[in-house]
Amino acid sequence: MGLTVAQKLIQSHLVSGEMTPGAEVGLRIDQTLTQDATGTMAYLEFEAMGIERVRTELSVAYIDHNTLQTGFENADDHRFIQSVAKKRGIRFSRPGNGICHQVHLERFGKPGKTLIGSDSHTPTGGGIGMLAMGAGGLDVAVAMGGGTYYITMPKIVNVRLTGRLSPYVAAKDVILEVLRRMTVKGGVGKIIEYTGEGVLSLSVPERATITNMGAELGATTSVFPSDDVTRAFLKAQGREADWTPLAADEDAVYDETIEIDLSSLAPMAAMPHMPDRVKSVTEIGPIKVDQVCIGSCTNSSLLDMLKVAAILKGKTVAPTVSLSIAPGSKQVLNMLAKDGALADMIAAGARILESACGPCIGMGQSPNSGGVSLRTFNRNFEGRSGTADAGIYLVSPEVAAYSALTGVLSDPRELGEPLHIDMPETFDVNDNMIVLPASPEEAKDVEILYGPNIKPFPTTDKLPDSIEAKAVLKVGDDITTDHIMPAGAKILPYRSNIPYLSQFCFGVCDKTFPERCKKEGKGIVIGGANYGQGSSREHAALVPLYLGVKAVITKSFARIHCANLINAGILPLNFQSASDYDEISQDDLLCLPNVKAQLENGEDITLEDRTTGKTYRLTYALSERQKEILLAGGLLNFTRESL
Ligand code: MIC
Ligand code: SF4
Repeated sequence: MGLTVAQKLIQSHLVSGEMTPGAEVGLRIDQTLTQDATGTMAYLEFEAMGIERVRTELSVAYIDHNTLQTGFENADDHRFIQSVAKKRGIRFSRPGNGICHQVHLERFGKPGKTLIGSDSHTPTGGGIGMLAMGAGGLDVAVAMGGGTYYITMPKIVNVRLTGRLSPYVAAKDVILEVLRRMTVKGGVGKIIEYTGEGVLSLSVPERATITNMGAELGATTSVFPSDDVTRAFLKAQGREADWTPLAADEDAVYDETIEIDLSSLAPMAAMPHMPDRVKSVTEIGPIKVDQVCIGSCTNSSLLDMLKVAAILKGKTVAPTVSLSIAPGSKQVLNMLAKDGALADMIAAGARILESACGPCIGMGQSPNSGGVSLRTFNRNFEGRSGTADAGIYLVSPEVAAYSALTGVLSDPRELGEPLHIDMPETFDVNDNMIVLPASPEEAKDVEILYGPNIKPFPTTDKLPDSIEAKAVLKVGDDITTDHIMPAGAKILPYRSNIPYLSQFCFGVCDKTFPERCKKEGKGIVIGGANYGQGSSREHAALVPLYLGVKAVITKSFARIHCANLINAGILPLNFQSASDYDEISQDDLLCLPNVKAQLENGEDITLEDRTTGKTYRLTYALSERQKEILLAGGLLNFTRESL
């Protein structure tokens, strides 16, 4: 039987396990990336493992999230990461060089390779035929040390593209359409593979927009084949030698197929507060817009920016709109400057931001109260923008730029005359903002620089025989890591300071949670379906751990967050039915008697609600390895024990 692209990538990196959907497979990881908001913790963990040099083919540390420096914290963390990178054999992408996924695609990604990154949008690399996955910082640290990365063997979904996009309809509309059909839960346990003749008409940046936002489906990753389009992109980056072809076999078998006729798509928007609340721009209608933000790892390529500049050229941003633009990398910004397109943006009234995540992670540009903000980003979760009651709409660069001019949500097809923008034959290559590591000899003398903001991470104990604790919090479906551990300009600088971060835990749902949980000394969290979707931030597990959370019981979990809970030694358990979830109330006293023995024996876990007197059976989807990690009290303990 033939193989799909994803299966070929997995097979060529398989270290353990069988490629049967649902089974655990161990993969050899060729490349890793980190960013600064998760990187500080990842490198602290790497240091705790006591390994001299990374054992990957390539590891890169990017600085792109915490670039607002309103105090010493971020700058100190950057200095720490830079010193670890130098000592341990990691390339360091300096602040200003761009967003990790954009730069990685331009300068380092290679078809046929595996990549894990401590950021959920690492699947961007799938745009050039990589198996690129988001992971928790500790998993990335283990991979840097040469360790295996484990995933549940996914089902493979074939998204068959036919036709061509019409003028002013964008790659963003393709992924919004996939989100509309599959929802934010629809990709869990799956890899989304794009096939069909429509693929050929999509450039690498367009493919990368689609694989990037595939993270919002909850998918393990998304992938495109590596073809002549990929080759031309790599050639233009001066990296043709990095190209290898990669295609699905003729007789490849997919678990599911979705057909999308590109020519049938229209400009769309994801409405507040979920990336799958998708409607066409005309259906939503001309709502008044207060702010437009263009950029983020989803839509900040040169191609996107040139389109935006062409739409803005010679016009003025509507007087009631604030337009900000953050080109994705130094390469993009530089080329825009040389081309004159940057001048067109500035002349139209755009506020040019540095090449970084910026407003996407709430680092500035929070909208006005009750404001409407159109963003070319990938997430519009409640509160993420920094303004609790703002409404964020996710749109293509074309919709964003045109609406910035009209002041209302507008369909760019009204512009008529199509844009003619081609990919450049050559990109402006200058890697002077990538600092190379010291040689193994020199590295011995490199000192790692810890700032005062770096606090030790919480330690864990072995799993006790039984657990008794209150249901300290009960939440509904689709809880994101932005609910559990919010980010934004005020909080992000403390990513290496778990005690400080803990004051904000679950702030979006219940501001009293940290106090209550601390007072109890321990607790169990009750969640709905798709609990922990969104970011890869392991802080969404480490902070609850610090506050005393012992177990999280839900209808279902998102992949990366579930792995992070296990790594932190917090039990991820599942209700057998939605009615069991309904019956349990916040503040009930819960007990998991004999949890250790039941887990060891592979039995269902007994849950007693001591408040109502009822008993339930809980299930779990844990491999033997994951059970051992939980019994040991987390991955660091487990790794120490196995050494
Ligand atoms: C995000 O988009 O939510 C982030 C910020 O990039 C996160 C990582 C983080 O929380 O640091 C992600 O997507 O993993
Ligand atoms: Fe940065 Fe936003 Fe991309 Fe996350 S989604 S990596 S915050 S640009």
